[in-house]
Amino acid sequence: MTNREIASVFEQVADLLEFEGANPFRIRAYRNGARRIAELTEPIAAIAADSDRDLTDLDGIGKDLADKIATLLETGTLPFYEELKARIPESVLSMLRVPHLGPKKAAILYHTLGIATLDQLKAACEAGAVQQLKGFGKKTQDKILAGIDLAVQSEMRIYWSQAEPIVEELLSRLRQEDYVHQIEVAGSYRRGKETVGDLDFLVEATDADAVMDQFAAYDPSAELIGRGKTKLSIRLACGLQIDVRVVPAESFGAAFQYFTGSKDHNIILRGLAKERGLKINEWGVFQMAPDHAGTAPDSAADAEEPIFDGPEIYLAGRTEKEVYAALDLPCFPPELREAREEFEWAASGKMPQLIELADIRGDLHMHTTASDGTATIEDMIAAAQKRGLEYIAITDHSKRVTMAHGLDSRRLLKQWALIDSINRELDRTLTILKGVECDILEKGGMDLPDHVLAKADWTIASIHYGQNQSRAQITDRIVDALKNPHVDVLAHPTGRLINRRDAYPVDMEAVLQAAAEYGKMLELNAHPSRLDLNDIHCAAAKRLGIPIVINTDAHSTLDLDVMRFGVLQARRAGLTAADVANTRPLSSFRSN
Ligand code: DGT
Ligand code: CA
Ligand code: CA
Ligand code: ZN
Repeated sequence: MTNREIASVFEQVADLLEFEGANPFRIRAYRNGARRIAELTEPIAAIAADSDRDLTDLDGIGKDLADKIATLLETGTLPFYEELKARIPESVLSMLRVPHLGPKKAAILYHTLGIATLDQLKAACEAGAVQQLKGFGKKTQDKILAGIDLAVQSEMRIYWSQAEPIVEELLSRLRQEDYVHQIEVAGSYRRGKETVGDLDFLVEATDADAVMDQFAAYDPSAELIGRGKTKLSIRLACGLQIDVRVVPAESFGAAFQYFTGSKDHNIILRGLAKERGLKINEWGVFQMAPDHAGTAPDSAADAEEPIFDGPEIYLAGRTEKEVYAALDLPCFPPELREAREEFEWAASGKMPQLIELADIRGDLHMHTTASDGTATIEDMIAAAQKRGLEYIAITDHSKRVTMAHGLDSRRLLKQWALIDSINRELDRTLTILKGVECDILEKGGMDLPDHVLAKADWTIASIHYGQNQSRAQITDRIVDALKNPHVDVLAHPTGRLINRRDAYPVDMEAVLQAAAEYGKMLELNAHPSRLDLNDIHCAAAKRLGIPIVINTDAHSTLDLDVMRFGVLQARRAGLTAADVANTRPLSSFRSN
């Protein structure tokens, strides 16, 4: 298990204990432990495996937590956590995911109003019953009501990054089996969507039952949703559904194409096939017999057997490339299959050469212990070198962000002097830019004076406060910041946190126009919970010629690895390396 996963188990244990009204010291011990683990800069599994070190040497980790970490690392589960969960109805657990409704408040609602589901909670808020409880009030009730929708969404969809380790593990397990000839993951995961609803696996194998047994064995506490001769659906204990289909070799490519989707992309494809007197479905591409044209079913989605012996002639289906080629189409990168511009690009021969992780040369947003990062500037530099970056910008918070210990002018100038001296000593493979993530103040204007920003190599403007202001106010603040000649880029432009907080109201059209007019860049924040700009906005920025910068906003050395999620989002937007400023060598990046 990763540090993040273990920290999340401890966070949930703390929530459950709090819901049960347990001793506050015990609750705090789990929360502190979770934070400590989340902040570690090396895998906790490595510490556990090292006989010279002991988990209890970490502050905040006592004997009890150390044992539980060991159990989690060895077995992937924690009996104590499972028992806690079993004591509380599942629908009540989903209430704990509502933002602004902590476990304590959930317990009050449960015990006084008997609220045990999100639906009941919503009804009680709408009836005004919640605001009458002691310690709640109208404001809290409104926030809870707004949070319910987010909680419902988040229950259904997980971050792409959370699915990734599950996908990788399943692929590598199944690929070891000699009865498996091919296995791939399709669906929204393959298209690189920021969240995925379920995982869709396709397998070509000599033994379908063995394949399904393997999937079923992956998580012993998974729920079986359905199993047929060649189809299996399970729901993992974490709530994620997995669909598996075993298909014959001559249909593997067709199924891969079909189940990669998107649905809208497939609908267009089917129309194009029909125009040519062809039929396409998950079994292949077929030539229709003349008298059957137009009458054959479009899809045999629920059939478990291929229909090769109809009046149609099988033309293609072994590989995806062959399927598209049968329609004179290129094998679209999966990230582009959203029925946006991909078919036009194919027709005009202008399919973009999508950006890749290897194109990235710099990372221009990261924090150190000077503000709210967990690693020192030296550690961040070493980690960046290890990842082969050519340049980075150190961009700690400015003073307005008091919670993060933001830097005032004096501390910032001192940090920049340090960076100057580091740059002089460093070998030439990495350059450190003197940067800052400067807050856009609630009342408008930048948090640091122009004469300080003028000395920066790289100034990020971002909003952390006043997110409840009106759309006009927030938009004005941003546009104003973009006018500032010292500002280079606007960070995480919408402030959304996927599944946790909606975007603040902002007129993106106006922001994009301002960025174009004043020659500023826009950030695509690679963190899996942010990923804003989203794909639509990135594509709009590209049309206006606004350079995108993909940044990790790293708060630890390990966070530097989230870059790949940002690249995936950029690919969904159809961006090429040329559209992304931090693919350029430093000299041309700076001269821009
Ligand atoms: P998700 O799971 O909600 O994140 O999104 P997807 O795109 O993975 O959707 P899913 O799992 O329901 O289905 C996988 C793919 O199968 C989908 O992208 C396209 C294809 N598909 C599913 N149902 C239909 C359908 O009714 N018509 C067509 N043309 N394709 C479908
Ligand atoms: Ca899916
Ligand atoms: Ca599915
Ligand atoms: Zn930041």
